[in-house]
Amino acid sequence: MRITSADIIVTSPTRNFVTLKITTDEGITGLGDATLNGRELAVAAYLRDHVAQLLIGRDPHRIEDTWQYLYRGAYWRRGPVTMAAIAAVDMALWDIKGKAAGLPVYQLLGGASRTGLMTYGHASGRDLPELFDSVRRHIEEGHQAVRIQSSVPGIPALYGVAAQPQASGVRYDHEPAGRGSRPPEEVWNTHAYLHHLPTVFEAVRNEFGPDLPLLHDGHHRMTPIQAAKLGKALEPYDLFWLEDTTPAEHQEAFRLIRHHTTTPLAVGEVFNHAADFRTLLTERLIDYVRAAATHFGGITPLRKIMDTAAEYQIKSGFHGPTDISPVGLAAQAHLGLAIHNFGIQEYMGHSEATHTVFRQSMTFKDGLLHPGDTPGLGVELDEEAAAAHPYQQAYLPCNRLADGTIHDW
Ligand code: GCO
Ligand code: MG
Repeated sequence: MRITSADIIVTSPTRNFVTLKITTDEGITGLGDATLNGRELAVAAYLRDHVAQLLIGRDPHRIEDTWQYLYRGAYWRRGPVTMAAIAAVDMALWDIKGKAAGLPVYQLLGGASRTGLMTYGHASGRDLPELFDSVRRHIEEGHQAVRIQSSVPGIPALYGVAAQPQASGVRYDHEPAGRGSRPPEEVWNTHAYLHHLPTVFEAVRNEFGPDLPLLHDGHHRMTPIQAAKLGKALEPYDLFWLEDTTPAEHQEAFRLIRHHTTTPLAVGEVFNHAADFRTLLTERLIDYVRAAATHFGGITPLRKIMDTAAEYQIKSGFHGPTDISPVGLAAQAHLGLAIHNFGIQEYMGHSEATHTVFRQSMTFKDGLLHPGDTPGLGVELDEEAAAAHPYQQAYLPCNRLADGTIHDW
């Protein structure tokens, strides 16, 4: 089998997605996700202008060799744009291999280690009643665990908190973060956040009891000492994990957080290379790997990092927001089903419009996510539907302190 074409499809059914479609001379096609929220066209151009022609004529079965060719062969390594592009190629080749073998990708990865994947959804509220309603709705939908994000007095609009009650059917995450030519700006106040958050978790525990697994995302906004303080303050509420406390360029910073708290830690959704995890894994500084197949170079390297993590009793918590396309979500669901050290899968569910563009075999039943048994990844792209939703520029918001200083994500 030989690759005959590699096409890049950019579509925006409520938000932007970049998809690579690889076609072979045997008529088998494969899909890969290359979506990089807010920088989508950079990856599309990388693939279209620098990678597509290198794939023509190659044997699609040679996944490892193609990965190394694009990674080691390029001289310029790593970075979110490069690794999202390589990820899309890797996923598309796994998709093709599965279709050629007549097997879902998880079978090629060693077969299922469980019947399905435990998930968590995103509950949020501008006040406690709204938050409680949102938690209830997520439990009714089948989630066995819930992420808790709440407004903070003194912070007017907070990323991760729906601007309308979720019960009305409007989910913040289905909407583009901010369509337009500039990022929206939000105000941030770490002191107000650290002061308020433990009161929210106390209220949630009082309402829902001790058993519901609860998670929280700090979106990298704390210093290590602030993160240590928060982890300690949240210990009575027994979190499943506290995510992205501090920017993790300095992996050593997690030593300080770890020494001060027993709250489990998760990090890595913005990581794109195994080296980003080295100290965190070998010193057991985290409990969950948050990488996404889409931003970590695909299924191939994600499998390898999870094998390393297994040596240290560290589990998966792959990044699954709506800006990971159904193709990327399927890729990591196949991997999550196969590996022994699966922890939990983030699952927000895509919008109706997204499902008209990407047809999925994935199911979410009885509280478990399953990628389905269709050969390959189990996702097909309706190119006509995709064309009906052209790209629209959109940016994630950025944060400023009250005095105007730009703050960390
Ligand atoms: C999460 C994330 C997302 C990201 C988004 C950025 O844990 O799901 O933090 O909401 O902010 O994916 O593109
Ligand atoms: Mg996050």
